[in-house]
Amino acid sequence: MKVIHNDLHHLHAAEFEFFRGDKVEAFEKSARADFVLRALQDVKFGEYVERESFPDDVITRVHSARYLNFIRGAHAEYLSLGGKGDAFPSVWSIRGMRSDVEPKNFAARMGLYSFDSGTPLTPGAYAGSRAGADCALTGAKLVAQGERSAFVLTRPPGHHAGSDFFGGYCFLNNAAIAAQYLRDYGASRVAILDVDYHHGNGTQEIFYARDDVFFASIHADPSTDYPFFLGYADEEGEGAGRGFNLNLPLAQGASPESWFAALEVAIAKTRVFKPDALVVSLGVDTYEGDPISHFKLRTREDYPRLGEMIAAMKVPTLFILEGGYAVKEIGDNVVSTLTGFESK
Ligand code: OKP
Ligand code: ZN
Repeated sequence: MKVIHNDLHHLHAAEFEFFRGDKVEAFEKSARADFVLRALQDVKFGEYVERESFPDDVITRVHSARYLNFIRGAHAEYLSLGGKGDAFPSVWSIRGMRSDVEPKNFAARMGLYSFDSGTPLTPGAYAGSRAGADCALTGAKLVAQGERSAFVLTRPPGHHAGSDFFGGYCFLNNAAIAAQYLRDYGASRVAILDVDYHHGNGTQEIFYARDDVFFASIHADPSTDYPFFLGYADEEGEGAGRGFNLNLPLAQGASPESWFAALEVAIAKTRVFKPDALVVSLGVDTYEGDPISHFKLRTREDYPRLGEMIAAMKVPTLFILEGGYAVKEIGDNVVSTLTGFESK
């Protein structure tokens, strides 16, 4: 399998995040990608392909130009105002307020383009994320040119980032950018399978009204888990996109058995869609030992099976790393999935 590693991911390194009044070490840290790289190398998995640079107009197929411009310059603007360290939003446009006009004030624009205070905007957030998007595009290009599969080893993750907002540790939606590239370069129908513990609200938002990109997600019930305000089973798509969005929420503590039952449903519906290409938002925070999540998948028993079931669809597949916060085990969980895929 071709592997594209984001060599610039470490440019994004949050100093801390907030948790119940404390500043705690950020869960989404550089070591995550380093451990995945190490685990791949330990078993000599994959052939490495260098990141290619793509122009901004490929990104703005998914993200608004005004959002991209904002995050590109946001941290420098924060510093110029006397800001210190990582930047956090503090005010948002809630129901009944306006989001169509872009305010001049920096704090107001931070709020306009975000949905939580849990995503530190670091000095390198844009550079690290933009390189990650290039890695996703490099992988998408390989798949568009006929590769059976590729794996994008990147961070920060992407699936919570929407067309014009960041949040959930995400700035650029790698899976959506890759899916759109596949649509623009040959695939008539693209499916996105999101197996991260958290609902991919950004990906859902981006493709919600479209019938050419099918989005299926297995995740924790939004009534108890982040991102809370999207991801319910009755969200089926709108307009032409009705029927092309599938949410399969599960309760905290759901057994591997019930998780795989949901995966069977997602795969069956994906097959009916007959995609020309598949993008997998591969979060391994479904792992039993994940520090911020509550599913129970096991390294040796479950992740290989996930890979095998994806392979059985026989669709050219691009895996993109999303979450997974059990840093010591993240590499084994990813390798187990990918070797499961390759074994079929
Ligand atoms: C990103 B991805 C933990 C707060 C968690 C956001 C979770 C984002 C997960 N104290 N807040 O989907 O893995
Ligand atoms: Zn997650």
